[in-house]
Amino acid sequence: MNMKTQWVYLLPLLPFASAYGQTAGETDKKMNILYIMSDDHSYQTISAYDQRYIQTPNIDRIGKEGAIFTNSFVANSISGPSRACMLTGKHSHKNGFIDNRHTFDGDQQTYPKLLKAAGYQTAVIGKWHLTSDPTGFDYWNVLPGQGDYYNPFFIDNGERKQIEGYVTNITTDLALKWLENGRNQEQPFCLLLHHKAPHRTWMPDTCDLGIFDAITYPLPGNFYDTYEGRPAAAQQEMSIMNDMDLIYDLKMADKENEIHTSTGLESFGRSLYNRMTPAQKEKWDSYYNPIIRDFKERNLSGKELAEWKYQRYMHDYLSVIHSVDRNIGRVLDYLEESGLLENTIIVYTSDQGFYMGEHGWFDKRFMYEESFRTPLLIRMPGGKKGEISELVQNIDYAPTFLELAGVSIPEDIQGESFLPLLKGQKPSAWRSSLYYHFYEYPGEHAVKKHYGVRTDRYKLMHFYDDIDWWELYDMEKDASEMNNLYNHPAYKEIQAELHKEVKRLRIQYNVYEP
Ligand code: SGN
Ligand code: CA
Repeated sequence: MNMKTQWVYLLPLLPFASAYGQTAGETDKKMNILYIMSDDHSYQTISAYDQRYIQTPNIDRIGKEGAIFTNSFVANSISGPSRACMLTGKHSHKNGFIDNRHTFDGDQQTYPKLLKAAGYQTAVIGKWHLTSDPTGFDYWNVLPGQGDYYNPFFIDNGERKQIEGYVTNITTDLALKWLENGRNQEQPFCLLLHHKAPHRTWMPDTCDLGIFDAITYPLPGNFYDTYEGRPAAAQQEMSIMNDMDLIYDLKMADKENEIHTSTGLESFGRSLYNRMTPAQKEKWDSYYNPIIRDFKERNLSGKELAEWKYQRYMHDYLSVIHSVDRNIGRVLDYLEESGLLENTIIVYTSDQGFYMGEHGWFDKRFMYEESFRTPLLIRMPGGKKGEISELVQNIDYAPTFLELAGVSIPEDIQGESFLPLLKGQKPSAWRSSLYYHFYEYPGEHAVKKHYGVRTDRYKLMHFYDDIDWWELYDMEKDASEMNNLYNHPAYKEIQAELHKEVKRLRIQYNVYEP
């Protein structure tokens, strides 16, 4: 259903100079694109979506002055594959980057390349995570691999440089510098601003240490899930209780070297601490040392230990989010002050969702809601304000941006432009189901390969490879997906329809095992 239009987004023609000094003749400039993406940012921790955990006024502002997508999903819930889906507008089996161990074929078609050819200045700054060097960008300055929170290395158009400071601040500084001085101001721009935060190991900026200490976060209702009827969920290795490392993840690297862990991550945890400068370490220690002392004295075990870990996890993760939100505020302020806000579409999203203790987990990968969904807020000047509830997926971003820029959408792109939704239109034939496919198994966190289909109410999943297991959920009755209804007599017809639908999608998307 790609809309192969040549439509060019025109600003309303203003009779006089606009707020930022453009004359009428200049107002037919194409809209700039600022695509901000964090890594592992759950929609649960954006206050525009969920008020339980944190206030994120700057991210919310994008949604308040624009649109908030309430049914936004990924195609494959893991970083590299998600990024490849977004760049190409194609499912993983088509873009070839099916799991994080692959190397992205940078020779293939991507939307930044098409925009560049159409006269856009293109740039990517921050986490890239596709192994091969970025292609299709006038400027790229990216973190190697996952990157580091403290004093990270960046690869600046091929040159490796270490920058002192905290990654979210630095990524923002680099983006503002490029917007201000680095680009050709005569051309429209497309900037991909990719934060590493809040990816594991959720290391807060020193100025944010302890900011939420007065809060005790509510434990999710299914924190102690026993995974009945869900064998793939039962055998994962992403449990807060069993797999979250006290030193690596929770920063309990005591100076006495008495705390030891068995996940193999202990020394990595200590090396993350050792990246810091003496001044950073001093602030870090003055916050964590009393917590470490208290932790040792309490000698926790069982559920008490699991709940202590959950609180530590939430405190760190949310402190990291606070810094992301503050830095997005800096970018929005800059756009406003420079007059760019009026002619720039601003997107905020994450490479996938994340578990905040639901099912007892951290991480992502599963097609269950918390990791299949991803936040999506878009502020488009002149565009729709309020909720957009249609099913959208990250393969849709590429065709949307292309249509916005007046570039025709190549036939082989599998996503659909949701520009009409952003313009407040209700297309008569919008999709009614989504296809999902996760491949990284065997692998870290031990989530089995699976694919499936989701409609507005139901979900069918098939775990395969060394397992052959189907799951069916009625999310209207069971939003937490605890009750696998596969082969339940009352759902016989729905099950048959979902089987038909997943088959139809696999044919439509030409699915094969790469
Ligand atoms: C790292 C993390 C995992 C995480 C993957 C993928 N382990 O390998 O916990 O699932 O990244 O994340 S770590 O020990 O290196 O921290 S992704 O978002 O980049 O796909
Ligand atoms: Ca991620």
